[in-house]
Amino acid sequence: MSKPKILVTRRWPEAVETKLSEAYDVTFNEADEPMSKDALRQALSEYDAVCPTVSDTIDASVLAVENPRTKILSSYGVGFSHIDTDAAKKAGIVVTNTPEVLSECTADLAITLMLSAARRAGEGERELRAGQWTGWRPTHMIGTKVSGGVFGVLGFGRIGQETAKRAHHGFGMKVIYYDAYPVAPEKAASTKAEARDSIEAVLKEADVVSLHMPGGKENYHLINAERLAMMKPNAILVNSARGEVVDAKALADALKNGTIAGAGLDVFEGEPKIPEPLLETNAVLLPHLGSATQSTREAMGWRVMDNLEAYFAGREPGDRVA
Ligand code: 8YV
Repeated sequence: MSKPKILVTRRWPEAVETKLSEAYDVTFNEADEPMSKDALRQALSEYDAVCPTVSDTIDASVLAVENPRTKILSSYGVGFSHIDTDAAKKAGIVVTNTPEVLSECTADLAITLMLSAARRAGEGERELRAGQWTGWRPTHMIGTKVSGGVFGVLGFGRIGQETAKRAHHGFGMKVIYYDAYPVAPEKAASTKAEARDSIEAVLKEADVVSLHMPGGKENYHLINAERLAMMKPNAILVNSARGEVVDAKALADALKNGTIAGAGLDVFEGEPKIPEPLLETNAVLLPHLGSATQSTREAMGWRVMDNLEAYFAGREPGDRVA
């Protein structure tokens, strides 16, 4: 029997590419840049499986292909708002993701953003490299103390919980959270995290607000001018979830007007293009590095392979999301 034909839309860690190539007839997108919608549409007619990433938009127009050859989209990443899962279901295509394996590293990065924004690490480094540092003085580049403060989590899933653990156990922060879905009490136990009954309640009380909800239509511009105005003037906003959750223009205004003190962002609406107004602020901006460690990127690849293996063996893939 011939091996299933698989398209991988971006280059992966070598060890995973090697194993995948042993098991399947694999094509890697050598261009290693986002595939156009036309190319993705075409791929659905040519391959048994496609392994996309966050940089491939697989919307209803891509999935409108008649009788697609592709039966599974095994996405490399936990967030899957780049795939229209309803349209995939209609087309009879299974969708899987790679949860759990990237929670720790993404949480580490959320904490990096919190500290960098609160302690003005980006601004400080820019000043130093520009040769503009004039020496130590008591009033120089004063930041905000986060230790012992209130850490607000919006979206208390796996990554939100991991980030809360770091804030609580590492920095003695009190954790409060809001999640649109019920959270089992044991998930909050180790951080003594207290639920709040609305997003607004978290925004009003927290010194740091860390976003961990999915992207897509349901959370589009959830953090807007009105909600930013509810935050404390010394507050820090951290986004390691999805760019579209935050109205970037409203955030830039809030930072410029002193509505909030700082922001650390790893994700952007329309990335890799960065919303222009953000570049004029003190926000710490990183190029979507949440899961970017060798071991995590490999673990994500193994997880994609587990899902493909299950699918082609006629079993239910462990990480099916549609
Ligand atoms: C991934 C992420 O690296 O998994 C996610 O949802 O945001 C990232 O950390 C990226 O999405 C790869 O597809």
